[in-house]
Parts: sequence; C-alpha cells; structure tokens
Amino acid sequence: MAFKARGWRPPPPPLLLLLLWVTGQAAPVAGLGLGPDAELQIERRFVPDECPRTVRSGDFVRYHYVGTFPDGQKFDSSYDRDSTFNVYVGKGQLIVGMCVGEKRIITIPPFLAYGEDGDGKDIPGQASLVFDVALLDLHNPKDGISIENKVVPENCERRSQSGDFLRYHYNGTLLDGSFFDSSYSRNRTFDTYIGQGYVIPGMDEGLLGVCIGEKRRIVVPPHLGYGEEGRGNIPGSAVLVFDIHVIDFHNPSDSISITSHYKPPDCSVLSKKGDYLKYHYNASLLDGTLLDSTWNLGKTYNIVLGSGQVVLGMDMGLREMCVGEKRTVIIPPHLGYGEAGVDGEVPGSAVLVFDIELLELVVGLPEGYMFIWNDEVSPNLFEEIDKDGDGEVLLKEFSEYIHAQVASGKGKLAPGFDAEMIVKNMFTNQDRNGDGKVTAEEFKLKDQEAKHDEL
Ligand SMILES: [Ca+2]
Ligand SMILES: [Ca+2]
Repeated sequence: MAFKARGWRPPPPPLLLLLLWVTGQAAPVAGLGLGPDAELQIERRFVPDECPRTVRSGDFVRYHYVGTFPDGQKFDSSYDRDSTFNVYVGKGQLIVGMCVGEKRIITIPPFLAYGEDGDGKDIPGQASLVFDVALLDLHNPKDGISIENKVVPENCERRSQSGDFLRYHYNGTLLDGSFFDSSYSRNRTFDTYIGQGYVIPGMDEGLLGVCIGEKRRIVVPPHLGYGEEGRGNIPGSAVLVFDIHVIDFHNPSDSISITSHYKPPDCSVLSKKGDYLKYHYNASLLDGTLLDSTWNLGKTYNIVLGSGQVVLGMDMGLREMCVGEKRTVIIPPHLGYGEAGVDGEVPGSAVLVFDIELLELVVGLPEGYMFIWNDEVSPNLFEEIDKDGDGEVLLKEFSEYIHAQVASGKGKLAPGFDAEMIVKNMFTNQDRNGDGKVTAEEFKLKDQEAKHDEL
C-alpha cells in the first residue's frame, strides 16, 4: 500500500485525525478517486451559534474524542482518561475549521488508517474508524489577550494604570463554558495591585485601562495564564475567560478628593482643627452600595476636628468647610479603613464616598487649650476659687467656679468634649502632688508656665 512509507508505524488513534489532510471543509469529502467505499467523511454534528474563530494551521487545540468502529464498538476515548487530547494543528488537518464547542463525526476508511493489517493491537485489519470529536479549546501561541464585551460607565474620569490597587469581581470559565472559579462564590472581591506581576500576565495586562464600574471580558491564552501545567481545576494549556466587574481602584499615592456641590452666600467661617462640627453624611462605595447614612438615623454625626475621632481622610475632608456647605469626599483606603476594613460594614481596601452637609460649627479654642478666658483674668483668682477661704481648692470648688465662668460668658471650654472631664483634668494638672487639693503654691497660670496646659 503506497500510503505506508518505509518504516511507517501506525500513529496512536487521536493523532491520526491530525495526520490526515483534507482539501476543503465540505463534508463528506469525496472525489479521492478510490471508490465509494473509501470515502473520508466529516459530519458537522453540532456547530455553535457563536463561532468567533475556527481552527487554523499553527493553532493549539484541546479536544475530546471517542473512537469507535462502524458497529459502535469503542476502541479508545479521551473521556475515559479524563484528559483532553492536546496538540498543535498542522496545515489542512481534519480538525481545521472547527469552532470551539463544535462536534464532528469523522469517519476514516481503512486505507487512510491502519489498512489491511490493523495496528496489531486494538484495531483489526480493514477497519474503518469513526471519531466523535468535540473541540474544547483553541488558541495560537502568538495570541495576546483579547478584551471583549466592554461595558464602560458614562462617567469615567480615570482609567487604571500600572501600580493601582484594584478590587473586582470575576467569573472564570474555560472557552467551552465550563466554570473554574468565581469571586462571587466567595462573596468578596479579588483585590490586587496591577501591572506588578501579582497576577497572571494576561490579567495584569487586561486590568489596565479600566474604569470604575466597567465590565469586560478578558480572554487569556495559556502562555499568559497557567501554562501547560494548569492549576487547581484549570487544565493545562487552557484558554481562560474572565468576565470581570471593576468595583473600585486607587493608587497608594492618592490623597482624598473633595468636590463642593453647594456653598452658601456667606461662607467665611471655615472649619479648622479644634472646631466642633455637626454634620450629616451618606457613606457609600464607588459602585453605589450604601454603607451608612446619618440622614437615615435622623441625627447628625458630631466631632471635634483634628482630634482623631474620625478616619484621617474624613478629618481632611471636613476642613475649610462652612456651615451649609455640601461636598463629596472620596477617601482611598489608606486614609480610610485600610486593608482590614470594618468587619461586616466596610470591605477591606475599599475606596469610600462620603456625601457631607455641615450643619453646625462651634469655633474651637486655640490649639492646646481646653479652657480660655474671654475677659481679663482676675488678679485674685485663687482666692475666688477657694470659696470657703481655707487655703485649699477642692475639685468641687474648682468645678463650680469654672462652670460659673462659662455660664457668665467670662470663660469658655473647648467644644465637643465632656465638660466634667476637662475640668477634672485641669484640676489634676494643678494638683501637683496628687493629694486631691490645690494650694496657692501649686496654682499657676498657664502663661506663667509655658508647658502647662490649662488656666
Ligand atoms: Ca477651699
Ligand atoms: Ca495638692
């Protein structure tokens, strides 16, 4: 038989499909001039509706097959080995023109297979072979990633760059649609720096240039994915399809961003460190998820600016704001709740959006003071405080005196703090020996002793 070259040995059955060449895609393939009993037949049993690409010479394919004789008796199956047959495709081979998802039945006459003698093992002489082939995967070693199905939000002020930290959801499938992983099933985003080699090269590239809120499909060939080895339930040499949804991203060098939406006509008194502020806010994520709202609670949030009562980004975002002003403050996680977030409330590494309205501002005292005099200080201060004139000031005397000064407008306590705590601290500072009484010697004005805090 001329077909068999000298030294020719039968190839293993799955490879046979690829060693046989066809002249075109029409099926059955006729006109080989060897008679009606010797036709090679290709039946396209199933062709998917979507077929963006077909197998070409030079591609790498993964397919399953079942090999039977015409009477249906099986002689080989990749399914039995639970492993696809993976191979490069040469020019004009039988699998050329197939789509991923396509199923073909290819009937090979004996003279194109193992001829009169069979393979000496499973395949007898004069046997026609019927291969039921399903193409699962297809790529070319020259492929880069491809980006498809982009849905980009209308407002996209910024696109991700190398070095940004991105939070996104994804569904991961293979080209044949089989699922391998999803962030949704873990109910938390996948968070990573991009462009820095923390993820597979295909994703590192595919996540560049995205907008917050964008959806896209990133198709990653195996050499930019998990290679010939695969990983977990990802088979070797598999093309990966990631459908992603970008929740947010930021750069570690980002500061907060402030957008003022409304300023009242008189916006001259601006908030500063030490001021007591009452404000409303909505806190949300960049994808619009509402986290918290004081409007819903029906009461303002009250803080002393610069005293560490809110996260740093919020403290920054509330500065130089006047009563009645409305602004949006965007806070990156390193100025918010960090990588940890707040359990059950704020996701880790989340960028936060605060819509703020300042309702009230009580001007604070100069830095370092918890109490100041509005008027001149009485020259007989100790004697005035020591009401019973026994030469010692007790906490009760001290407290009554300070409150009386505040009530009459002669003195002022720092706003936003517990007045009793301030008074007690002031008293303790004066009581140098800690015996619960302040003597005339212990009593000093702040001006007389630079380091001391109050009075
Ligand atoms: Ca006394
Ligand atoms: Ca004392």
